[in-house]
Amino acid sequence: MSLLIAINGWDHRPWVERFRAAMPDRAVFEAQSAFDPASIRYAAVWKPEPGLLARLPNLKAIFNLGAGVDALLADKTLPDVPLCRIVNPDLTARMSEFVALNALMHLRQVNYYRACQQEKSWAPRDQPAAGDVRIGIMGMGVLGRDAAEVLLRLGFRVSGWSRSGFTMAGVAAYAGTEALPAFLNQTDILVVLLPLTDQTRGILNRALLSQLARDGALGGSILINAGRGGLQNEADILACLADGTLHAASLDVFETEPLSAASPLWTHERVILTPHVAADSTPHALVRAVVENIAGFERDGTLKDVVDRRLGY
Ligand code: NDP
Ligand code: OXD
Repeated sequence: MSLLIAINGWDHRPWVERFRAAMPDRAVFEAQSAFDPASIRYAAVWKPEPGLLARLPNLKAIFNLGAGVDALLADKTLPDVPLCRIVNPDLTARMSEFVALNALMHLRQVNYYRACQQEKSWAPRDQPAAGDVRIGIMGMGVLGRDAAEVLLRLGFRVSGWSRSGFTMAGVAAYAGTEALPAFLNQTDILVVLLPLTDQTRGILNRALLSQLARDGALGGSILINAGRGGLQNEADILACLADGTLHAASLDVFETEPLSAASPLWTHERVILTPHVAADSTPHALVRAVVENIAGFERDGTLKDVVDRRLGY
């Protein structure tokens, strides 16, 4: 009943240490070292080398160590065993911090006041209230719903858009492609917490951004994308910033990561940029939950947070 840890892009060592401490009775291998493929029953992974999991003949389940499974599902050799993702209060709280922080930075005109500070210019501007600002969240899943609660508590007017619809007190609900224009038309700050799928790839393009409200209290529309870089068209975002279609943006994810040093996004005065850190996965918060999921599976065959592969998220 061995576990294989296959992690790329993060330091795998703290994960291996935590899993070994949490599962003292079984062998925990790291993909970087030698292991017998036939001995592996479970794999805990983040962006594993494509084809690796297909080489494990006795694999029973895969545990993705992040919330988004797009990178994993891009591996067409992925074995047809249950695939679980991270749904965890620690990761969710981190994302809501990120969304609230960025919404507040735009509300409180941080780009403008940072520029004033550099010029030693004492130049206060009118300050809209949160209640004057309409935030629309694309993706009302685990992360979108929690962010909505935090934004409501801060006083923003909140709406959400999802594929199949949802009900949440205080949040106007929009569902499906037909409802997208109406949702966008009443949104000042667009928060994107969608998964990357065949349906959502490239959705944040000029055609969509030009439907956002531009008559709001912040003097233009604002994009906050912490979903995936593949959702956005960066050339369109830059062009929309240049011609006023977009007033400002906060971007945590990019079409290609790491973002090229040549990208004009790095130095754009109205872009707040972070290197895919909106909601980190941390071993101390997540390993215990994966171990408990494995224990439940061995006890009665049940698994939590299983991905619907047909939907792609
Ligand atoms: P969930 O699966 O819980 O929620 C996804 C939401 O997106 C659901 O509301 C779903 O609709 C909606 N959705 C999916 N496809 C469509 C579509 N075609 N049209 C409209 N709505 C759609 O995911 P999470 O909330 O847990 O995570 C969301 C994403 O956040 C992850 O997939 C990942 O890409 C990203 N992420 C980024 C991180 C970062 O650090 N930047 C960290 C963690 C996650 P419905 O409710 O109808 O199913
Ligand atoms: C995730 C991420 O999907 O960190 O969890 O991007």
